[in-house]
Order: sequence, then C-alpha cells, then structure tokens
Amino acid sequence: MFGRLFANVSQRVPSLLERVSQIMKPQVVFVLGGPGAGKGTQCSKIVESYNYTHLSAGDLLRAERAREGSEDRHVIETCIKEGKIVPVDITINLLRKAMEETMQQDEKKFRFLIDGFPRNEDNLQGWTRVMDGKADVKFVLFFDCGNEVCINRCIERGKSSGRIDDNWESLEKRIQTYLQSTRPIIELYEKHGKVRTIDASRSVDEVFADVKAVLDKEG
Ligand code: UP5
Ligand code: MG
Repeated sequence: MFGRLFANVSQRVPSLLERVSQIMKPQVVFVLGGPGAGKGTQCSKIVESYNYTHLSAGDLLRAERAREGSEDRHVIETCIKEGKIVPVDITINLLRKAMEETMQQDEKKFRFLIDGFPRNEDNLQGWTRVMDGKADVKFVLFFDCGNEVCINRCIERGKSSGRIDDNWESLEKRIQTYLQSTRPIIELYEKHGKVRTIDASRSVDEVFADVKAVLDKEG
C-alpha cells in the first residue's frame, strides 16, 4: 500500500516540475529584416517598454570575433566581411549560452528577442536541433524595408560605426545573402502564419508605433 502511495507521490513531483519548466520555457521572437532595416534600433526600444531581453546574433558574433583566444574569430571575420552566414554551430552556441546566462541571473527573464537569426536553412536546422522543445518561437517580427533605404542607412552609419561590413562592397554581398537565403526563411514562417510584417522604411517612431501594436496584441 505504502509502495503505491509513494509511487503516486513520486509521479506527481515531476509533473509539477514539468509545469514550472513549461511556464519558464523561453519565449522567443525572431527579429528579421535586411541589413540596416532597423532591427537593433527597434529591439532597443522594445526592451525599454516590454519585458524582453535583446540578443543580437550579429553582436554576439562580433564579440566572439574580438574575444582573445577564440577559435572562431577568423571564420567569423571572413563571413562578416563577405556578407556570408557563419556556420550555425558557432552562432547557436553563443545564443544558447546567452539565453542560459540571462535566465540563470533572473528566472523571470525568459522572453527573448533574437535579432538577425535564423538567416538561412542551416541556421534553422541548427536551431531545431539544439532548441526544439526547449524554447517556443512565438512569431517573427519582420522589418520590411527596400534595399536602397537599407544600404543608405548602413553607409551613413559606416561613417562612425567601425563595422567592417558597413561599406559598399560588403553591403552588396549582404543584400544578396539576405535576398537569397533569409527571405526564403521569412516566407517559410509566413506560410505558417507566424510573420508580423512592419513597414520599416518610415521614421523610427512611426515604425515603433506599429511594433507596439503587434506586441500589445501578442504579448
Ligand atoms: N536607422 C534605424 N532605423 C531607422 C529609421 N526608421 N529611419 C532612419 N534611420 C534608421 O539601423 C541601421 C542604421 O539605420 C543605424 O544607423 C540606425 O540609426 C538607422 P540598425 O537598427 O542597426 O539596423 P539593423 O537591422 O540592426 O542593421 P544591421 O546592420 O545590424 O543588420 P544586419 O542584419 O546586416 O547585421 P547583423 O549584425 O545582424 O549581422 C552582421 C553579419 O553577421 C551578417 O552579415 C553575417 O555575416 C553575420 N551573422 C551570421 O552569420 N549569423 C547570424 O545569425 C547573424 C549575423
Ligand atoms: Mg543589428
């Protein structure tokens, strides 16, 4: 009899834990759009008003490239300069680590804006392999902006950003990669009704007003 009672108790404990981990499961919004579409600018504004942590895959890669002793710095440097996409094992490890560290420091911080990822099929497969069942992708926030506007913004920023890819040569390649590899990923999510499209060619405040409308509706 006691055996059965204990069996029931021990069965109930994991189910409770399961429910807690379900509540705390990372909630992810992928933020996509062309180079200079305003992903970073809008994410910074979102974190001021909403309970999200902003993780820019590009920023994480640039930090890894600058880290003394990093084995991946040359691969990252070449890819960024050439507008190519870094192999996903590198990016997904940086993202996973950043998410874990954030949640370890504060368990209430389980909502993430993942900016600039996934950019291609390889990225998507890597995400599924590592994160499937461990995080929920709520939707994709897509900053839709014409190529010319995107290029002009990056060239303008290049006067002071110090980024090795804010120049005409790299930008041409970044746009090509975006059109060939990233747009199909956005279209894939679109087919599943998961894309919230924002016209990102307007002023920062006008764009943010639309972002707020999406987040207020979706949470
Ligand atoms: N600006 C912003 N919004 C504006 C507005 N509404 N009106 C007028 N100006 C506006 O903005 C860009 C510039 O425009 C800024 O000067 C801003 O003030 C102004 P920003 O918010 O920085 O745009 P964002 O979309 O973030 O542009 P970014 O250049 O960061 O986009 P990319 O996607 O090109 O860059 P990212 O850093 O994500 O990636 C860089 C490279 O890293 C990639 O090319 C790739 O090589 C590599 N990478 C990977 O390999 N894998 C990844 O998962 C991620 C990156
Ligand atoms: Mg950015």
